Amino acid sequence: MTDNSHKLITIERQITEQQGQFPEATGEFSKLLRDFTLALRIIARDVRRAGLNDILGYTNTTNIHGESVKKLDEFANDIIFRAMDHGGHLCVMASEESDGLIHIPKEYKCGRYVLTFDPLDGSSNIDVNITIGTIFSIYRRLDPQLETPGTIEDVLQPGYKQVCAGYALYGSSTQLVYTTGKGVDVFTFDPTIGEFLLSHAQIKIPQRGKIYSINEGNYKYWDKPLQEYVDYLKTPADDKSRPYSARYIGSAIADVHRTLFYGGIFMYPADSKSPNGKLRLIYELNPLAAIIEEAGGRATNGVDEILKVQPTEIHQRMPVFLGSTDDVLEAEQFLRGEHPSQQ
Ligand code: AHM
Ligand code: MG
Repeated sequence: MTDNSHKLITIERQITEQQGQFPEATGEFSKLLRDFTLALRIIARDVRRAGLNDILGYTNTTNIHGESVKKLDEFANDIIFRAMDHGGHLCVMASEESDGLIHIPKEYKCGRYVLTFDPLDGSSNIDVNITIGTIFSIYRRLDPQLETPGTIEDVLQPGYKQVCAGYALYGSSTQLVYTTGKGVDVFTFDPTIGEFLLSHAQIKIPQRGKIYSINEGNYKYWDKPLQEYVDYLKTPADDKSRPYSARYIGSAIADVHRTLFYGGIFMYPADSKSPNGKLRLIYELNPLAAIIEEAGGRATNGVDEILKVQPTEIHQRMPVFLGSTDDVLEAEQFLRGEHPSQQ
């Protein structure tokens, strides 16, 4: 807990105060986020009840990536749409669970912002009561003067253009981790009053950690340099800086959240089975990279910074290495074959 612990600050107050720092602010962005946190509150409520409702189990449909979709994913996707379609703030949306762009219905005004989201990340963990979450990004539309529907170009913006990014984590408590480019704040949901309260202000990721997180079942599919890096992390060092501990939940959102607090490295690399990795640039990597970098860490695809990559299609996948700066730089050194232990 930081020295803010004596102050009670809700997410809405924080957003309003941050907006007040911009003379040109119209308050529209605050209203957009208020609508979005309503969706998060509803999803959190239903995630909490998941074991009680007849909501668990697979539907008979698959999403556009060919994966089985669970009912709770569809529910979360629908709730976000219904909370966000009519506010007049958005011109277009895109979701990991929807094929193509999600347009604003004709009867509603189109606004200045673009919303992209993964409604429920880690959905293979729903049935076993393990942390899942909602990941999101907000961009300004390319031409803010327009009042016409948003286009594919409005969605395909590089991550450094996000005006806001974050995630809600449905874990032992519900937390909203959020940045508008002024550091990272964490709000914890108090279900008794229905509010997100500031619990960790301006958090920073450790410069180096001692945990690595990767699906090591794919080891045989990896390139040699990546195998060498992970072998190195497991090799005891005289100064006790290694071996690292292995942690892998299989919800990117949970693995990244742990990395944010404890440091270390989270990886979903390319391999011979998945040449572009698994995670999606727009729905998962850009928002997670924004959080990690705002907290002082580093997020790359092994070569380029995630936030500088120009997306080419909305469901694009990309390898990722993110976490403590020193760990990610060291991983990149291995991938280039330049680490001293490889000479
Ligand atoms: P999802 O968005 O359909 O839940 O899939 C993404 C998830 C990530 O949360 C996680 O990092 C990854 O899939 C785990 O994949 P794997 O089982 O290949 O390790
Ligand atoms: Mg996901």
